[in-house]
Amino acid sequence: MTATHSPTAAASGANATERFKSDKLAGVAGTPKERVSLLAREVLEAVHATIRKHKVTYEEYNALKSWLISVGEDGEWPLFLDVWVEHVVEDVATEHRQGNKGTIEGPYYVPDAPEQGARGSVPTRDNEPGTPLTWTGQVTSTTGAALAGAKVELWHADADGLYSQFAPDIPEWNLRGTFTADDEGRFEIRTVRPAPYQIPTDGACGKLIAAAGWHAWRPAHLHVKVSAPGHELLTAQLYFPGDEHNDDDIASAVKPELLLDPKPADNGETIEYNFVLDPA
Ligand code: MBD
Ligand code: FE
Repeated sequence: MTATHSPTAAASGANATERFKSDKLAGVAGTPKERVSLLAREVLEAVHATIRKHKVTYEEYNALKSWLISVGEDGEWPLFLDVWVEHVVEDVATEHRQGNKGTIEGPYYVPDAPEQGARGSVPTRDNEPGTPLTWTGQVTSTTGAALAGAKVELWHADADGLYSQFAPDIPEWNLRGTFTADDEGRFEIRTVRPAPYQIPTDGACGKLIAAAGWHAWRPAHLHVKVSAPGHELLTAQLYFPGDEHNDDDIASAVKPELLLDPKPADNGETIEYNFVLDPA
């Protein structure tokens, strides 16, 4: 990927923040004061303990204040939280499941992508760059039943590592589609292989990465949400074998069960990957 294709904080952060500003507090309106107090206190105590343990200085404290302000100004709270916190929330939320492993949603999901039926292509540009990918799969329940009419929502970066609606000059629904499985729960999706994704290096998150000597990469991945009536929503990502960042994803979101096994085909590659959903 060339520098000219790097996602920028300005393009991706503002949209991700805008999409999430809607009132998510309503979802916890009934939370008892005791739980709020417990969680807030223990997080603060963990911060206090870190300060004491490492003798954090006033210069470091002031730098933190200034940096936290810039996370908001750059619209990078969704990116920061989804990269460094969400994977643990996801683990806790799904540890009871018998069906598919999931992983984090990340900051770039948009609901209601155009419907493509059971078999079709995601929306692409003319001559969309990237290796063509044909993905066949089936959605079943842990009971063994095929889930007719299951929805598979797919979104992913393009061959330059850019997401539509979070980078300029890409058609609105490019590489975003909703598929509805047939009577046997089967679907066939045509798309292109995404590139590895580098989180924006010009914003607050990039500053932290540079200051800490980390890298900014996620391995190439396909995002999905798979849903069916009476079943738990599965949010997952699928990865490609051999990607150098499968073992050091900055977002800690790779699991061995989520690795694909692409096979060369006449036109590009084919993959088969099925989903098993847990009854709700
Ligand atoms: C992504 O594409 C992503 O999936 C995550 C989790 C964080 C940043 C960018
Ligand atoms: Fe992503």
